[in-house]
Amino acid sequence: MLPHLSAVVGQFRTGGTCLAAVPHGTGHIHDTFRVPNARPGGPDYLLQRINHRVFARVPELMDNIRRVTEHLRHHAGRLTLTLVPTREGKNYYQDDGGSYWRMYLFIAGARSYDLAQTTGQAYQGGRAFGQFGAWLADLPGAPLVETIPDFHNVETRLGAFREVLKTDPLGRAGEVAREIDFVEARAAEMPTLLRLGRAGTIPLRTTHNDTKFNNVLLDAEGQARCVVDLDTVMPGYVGYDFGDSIRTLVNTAAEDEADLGKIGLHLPFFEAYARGFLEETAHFLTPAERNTLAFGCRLLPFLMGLRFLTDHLGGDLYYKIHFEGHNRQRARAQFRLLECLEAQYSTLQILLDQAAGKS
Ligand code: ADP
Ligand code: GN1
Ligand code: MG
Repeated sequence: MLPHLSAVVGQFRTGGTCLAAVPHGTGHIHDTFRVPNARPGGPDYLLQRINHRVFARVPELMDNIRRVTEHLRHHAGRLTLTLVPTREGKNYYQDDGGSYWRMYLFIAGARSYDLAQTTGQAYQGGRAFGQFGAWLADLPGAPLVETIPDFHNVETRLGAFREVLKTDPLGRAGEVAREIDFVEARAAEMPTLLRLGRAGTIPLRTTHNDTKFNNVLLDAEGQARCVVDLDTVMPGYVGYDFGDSIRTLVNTAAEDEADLGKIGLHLPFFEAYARGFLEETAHFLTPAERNTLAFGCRLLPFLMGLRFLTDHLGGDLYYKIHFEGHNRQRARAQFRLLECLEAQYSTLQILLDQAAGKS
């Protein structure tokens, strides 16, 4: 273990029997490590260096997570994340270099999948994120703090995109002219959920807002074990959560696939996810909200493609990239996926109606 990491681990109440820290997972935001326990039978831990540039208000972020995990424990028992406190009893630690760290119990015997492998997994994912929203419907107290203001606000995201285009600091706009046209051709329609919200047609709820399929852990039997990555749990619309899962679940290729010909839709995963999600949410969603789920499946690939493209134009300051042009490749793949979803839109609506009929 790096000397610095062992010093950080030592700040948390682990019992002092942890020897190493190994990088873990494929998230785009934090630095995540698994910390095995040398004591037989002792729990392993998950250590994260919080991306402080993305999450500027760490105390508020961690207080949101404390409230969410405490509340979920009432409903979900062991199916929720457990924060490990520091020796001083806080839920995060700031080191001398200014980095923020937090620790969770490592959930053993379960793992996440960047791509689903079976319809059973897709169904379990739908149930897990559906339950997550249902359980948070009675979160007591004030609304959660917006950890990233306007996170899914497509108008704000379009504004940021147009702003970076004006200066084009790295001279990259020319090579993405097609993608820029693609965005502008859809820009007027995309704020539909915002308009419905402002008109009072759909309610703001407590949503997860990062329901990527790899943010649910599944056990060896394929049962959903825990929803993770709680940083963006805050007020939002249910169409956001449904759409972001579908974005990562139905794609036949990776989120950043270079060969656009490989990108397509696997509709059995859509059907299974929708069934699981609606089984857990149909009792509290309003008809108007239910009707936004299909639109969410178009909005989220648009939004993510737009954010990847904006980050590419701005010099890759937000997402971790693994090679130059990675964000451009991610944007192109998301826009190709969106074209596939547009082509199958009426099928998605029919499958959703059928799933709603069954729940
Ligand atoms: P990021 O925001 O960078 O995606 P996550 O919080 O999603 O970070 O963590 C990255 C990965 O680590 C997750 O996709 C999941 O596979 C794994 N993970 C997160 N929390 C736990 C946990 N408590 N136990 C086991 N694995 C976890
Ligand atoms: C980030 O943290 P992670 O890797 O689960 C991002 C999401 C994007 C996703 C794209 C806080 O999710 O909004 O949808 O990458 N999270 C944040 O893969 O920006
Ligand atoms: Mg994640």
